[in-house]
Amino acid sequence: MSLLSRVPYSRNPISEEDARGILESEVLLAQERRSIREFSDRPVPREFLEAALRIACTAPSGANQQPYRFVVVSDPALKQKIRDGAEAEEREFYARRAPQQWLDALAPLGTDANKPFLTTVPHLIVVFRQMSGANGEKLYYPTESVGIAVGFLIAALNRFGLSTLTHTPSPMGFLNEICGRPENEKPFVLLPVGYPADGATVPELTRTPETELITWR
Ligand code: IYR
Repeated sequence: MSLLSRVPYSRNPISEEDARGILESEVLLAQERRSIREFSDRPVPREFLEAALRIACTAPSGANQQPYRFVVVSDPALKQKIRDGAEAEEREFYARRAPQQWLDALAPLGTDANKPFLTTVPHLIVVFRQMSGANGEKLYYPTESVGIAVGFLIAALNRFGLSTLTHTPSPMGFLNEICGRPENEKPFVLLPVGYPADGATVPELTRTPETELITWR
């Protein structure tokens, strides 16, 4: 591959004053995000999904290969199929596959194999990770790249007032056929996207103080 020509970088400048003006509200907005497992069936304007996905598609990726693929599932019959597949795997997980240590770590969250939200919520975004390019090319840092894209997506959905859950019924191979994706792609995460149900609850978690997570030197 030949060297790309270089072009000047330009963007809409954001003044320090404007940046300062939004700092605290942006932090608060991020802090208000929670993983939700009780969703309403309230419709989600399609343009919110489109914009959040377009933001995800800007994520940096190894060698700019963009190994992320997104499938938006809104058809009730397909959502039901996904729920059936996910609950079948989760039943195995909770009954047999999960080591006791993992079950112990999950116990405070009160999760189980039932995933009714997968059919209540208006949309499921299934994120796939290319394992190799469409023509067999080697990909660099695909896992990290897709993880970053999912981070962008979750933050954008939150910005638009939407809630989600990073759901990973394991294994997720059943999603390829339902979503019509090729063999070189593997499901990475399943994101139900919508609004919390009226009266939705979340576990009373605490976040580690940022001072323990951030070091300045
Ligand atoms: N996939 C299962 C179990 C589960 C695993 C983790 I790691 C969690 O943070 C939460 C749940 C489920 O969704 O119930």
